Amino acid sequence: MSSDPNCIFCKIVDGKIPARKIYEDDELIGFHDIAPWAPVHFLLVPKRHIASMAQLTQEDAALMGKIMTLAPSLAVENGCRPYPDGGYRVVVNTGVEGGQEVHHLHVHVMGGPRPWLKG
Ligand code: DGP
Repeated sequence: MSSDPNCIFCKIVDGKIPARKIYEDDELIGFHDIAPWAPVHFLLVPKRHIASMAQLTQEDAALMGKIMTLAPSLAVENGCRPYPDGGYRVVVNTGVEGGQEVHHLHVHVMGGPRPWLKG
Protein backbone atom coordinates (compact mmCIF):
# COMPACT_ATOMS: atom_id res chain seq x y z
CA MET A 1 0.00 0.00 0.00
CA SER A 2 1.58 3.33 -1.03
CA SER A 3 2.03 5.96 1.65
CA ASP A 4 3.59 9.44 1.54
CA PRO A 5 5.58 10.24 4.71
CA ASN A 6 4.85 13.95 4.29
CA CYS A 7 1.09 13.53 3.87
CA ILE A 8 -1.11 14.38 6.84
CA PHE A 9 -3.82 11.89 5.85
CA CYS A 10 -1.24 9.11 5.42
CA LYS A 11 -0.13 9.93 8.98
CA ILE A 12 -3.74 9.54 10.17
CA VAL A 13 -4.04 6.25 8.25
CA ASP A 14 -0.80 5.05 9.88
CA GLY A 15 -1.98 6.14 13.36
CA LYS A 16 0.87 8.65 13.66
CA ILE A 17 -1.52 11.50 14.32
CA PRO A 18 -4.90 11.13 16.01
CA ALA A 19 -8.31 11.52 14.40
CA ARG A 20 -11.89 10.94 15.53
CA LYS A 21 -12.51 7.83 13.47
CA ILE A 22 -16.00 6.85 12.41
CA TYR A 23 -15.15 4.00 10.04
CA GLU A 24 -12.26 1.78 9.03
CA ASP A 25 -11.73 -1.21 6.80
CA ASP A 26 -8.78 -2.57 4.86
CA GLU A 27 -8.88 0.13 2.19
CA LEU A 28 -10.73 3.11 3.67
CA ILE A 29 -10.84 5.28 6.74
CA GLY A 30 -13.47 7.78 7.84
CA PHE A 31 -12.94 10.51 10.42
CA HIS A 32 -14.42 13.82 11.54
CA ASP A 33 -13.03 16.92 9.85
CA ILE A 34 -10.87 19.00 12.18
CA ALA A 35 -12.38 22.26 10.86
CA PRO A 36 -16.03 21.44 10.15
CA TRP A 37 -18.04 23.51 7.68
CA ALA A 38 -21.32 21.98 8.85
CA PRO A 39 -22.79 20.45 12.04
CA VAL A 40 -21.88 17.00 10.70
CA HIS A 41 -18.67 16.91 8.66
CA PHE A 42 -16.56 13.86 8.11
CA LEU A 43 -14.11 12.68 5.48
CA LEU A 44 -13.89 9.32 3.74
CA VAL A 45 -10.32 8.64 2.70
CA PRO A 46 -8.71 5.79 0.75
CA LYS A 47 -5.81 4.38 2.78
CA ARG A 48 -3.63 4.25 -0.32
CA HIS A 49 -2.06 7.62 -1.12
CA ILE A 50 -3.92 8.89 -4.18
CA ALA A 51 -3.21 12.60 -4.61
CA SER A 52 -6.63 13.59 -5.94
CA MET A 53 -9.62 12.55 -7.96
CA ALA A 54 -7.56 13.40 -11.06
CA GLN A 55 -5.32 10.36 -10.43
CA LEU A 56 -8.16 7.83 -10.26
CA THR A 57 -8.13 5.00 -12.78
CA GLN A 58 -10.68 2.38 -13.76
CA GLU A 59 -9.08 0.11 -11.15
CA ASP A 60 -10.30 2.49 -8.43
CA ALA A 61 -13.95 2.27 -9.51
CA ALA A 62 -14.90 -0.29 -6.83
CA LEU A 63 -13.11 1.70 -4.13
CA MET A 64 -14.92 4.92 -5.07
CA GLY A 65 -18.19 3.03 -5.39
CA LYS A 66 -17.69 1.72 -1.87
CA ILE A 67 -17.17 5.27 -0.58
CA MET A 68 -20.31 6.55 -2.29
CA THR A 69 -22.44 3.67 -1.04
CA LEU A 70 -21.11 3.94 2.53
CA ALA A 71 -21.67 7.70 2.75
CA PRO A 72 -25.47 7.63 3.26
CA SER A 73 -25.44 5.19 6.19
CA LEU A 74 -22.43 6.86 7.83
CA ALA A 75 -24.09 10.27 7.41
CA VAL A 76 -27.20 9.11 9.26
CA GLU A 77 -25.18 7.24 11.92
CA ASN A 78 -23.24 10.44 12.55
CA GLY A 79 -26.13 12.83 12.97
CA CYS A 80 -27.65 13.68 9.58
CA ARG A 81 -31.37 13.14 9.25
CA PRO A 82 -32.19 10.74 6.41
CA TYR A 83 -33.33 11.55 2.88
CA PRO A 84 -35.60 13.19 1.83
CA ASP A 85 -36.26 15.68 4.63
CA GLY A 86 -32.75 15.53 6.01
CA GLY A 87 -29.74 14.95 3.80
CA TYR A 88 -26.13 15.94 3.33
CA ARG A 89 -23.64 17.19 0.76
CA VAL A 90 -20.89 15.05 -0.71
CA VAL A 91 -17.95 17.02 -2.12
CA VAL A 92 -14.57 16.15 -3.61
CA ASN A 93 -12.37 19.22 -3.92
CA THR A 94 -9.85 18.59 -6.67
CA GLY A 95 -6.73 20.63 -7.34
CA VAL A 96 -5.82 24.09 -6.16
CA GLU A 97 -8.56 25.84 -8.12
CA GLY A 98 -10.99 23.19 -6.88
CA GLY A 99 -10.23 24.19 -3.29
CA GLN A 100 -8.16 21.11 -2.44
CA GLU A 101 -5.78 21.78 0.45
CA VAL A 102 -4.81 18.25 1.46
CA HIS A 103 -3.44 16.40 -1.56
CA HIS A 104 -4.61 12.94 -0.53
CA LEU A 105 -7.98 12.11 -2.08
CA HIS A 106 -10.88 12.56 0.34
CA VAL A 107 -14.63 12.79 0.11
CA HIS A 108 -16.32 15.35 2.36
CA VAL A 109 -19.73 14.42 3.78
CA MET A 110 -21.45 17.45 5.33
CA GLY A 111 -24.89 17.82 6.82
CA GLY A 112 -26.98 18.64 9.81
CA PRO A 113 -29.93 20.98 10.14
CA ARG A 114 -29.97 23.12 6.99
CA PRO A 115 -26.30 24.18 7.16
CA TRP A 116 -26.50 25.64 3.64
CA LEU A 117 -29.43 27.95 4.19
CA LYS A 118 -29.23 31.19 6.07
CA GLY A 119 -32.16 32.47 8.13
P1 DGP B 1 -9.76 20.07 1.21
O1 DGP B 1 -9.82 21.56 1.18
O2 DGP B 1 -10.87 19.44 0.36
O3 DGP B 1 -8.40 19.52 0.88
O4 DGP B 1 -10.13 19.64 2.68
C1 DGP B 1 -9.20 19.23 3.63
C2 DGP B 1 -9.95 19.07 4.92
O5 DGP B 1 -9.13 18.33 5.78
C3 DGP B 1 -10.28 20.38 5.63
O6 DGP B 1 -11.70 20.51 5.72
C4 DGP B 1 -9.65 20.25 7.01
C5 DGP B 1 -9.33 18.78 7.11
N1 DGP B 1 -8.09 18.49 7.82
C6 DGP B 1 -6.87 19.00 7.55
N2 DGP B 1 -5.96 18.51 8.42
C7 DGP B 1 -6.63 17.66 9.23
C8 DGP B 1 -6.24 16.84 10.33
O7 DGP B 1 -5.09 16.78 10.74
N3 DGP B 1 -7.21 16.12 10.93
C9 DGP B 1 -8.51 16.15 10.50
N4 DGP B 1 -9.39 15.39 11.16
N5 DGP B 1 -8.92 16.90 9.46
C10 DGP B 1 -7.99 17.65 8.84
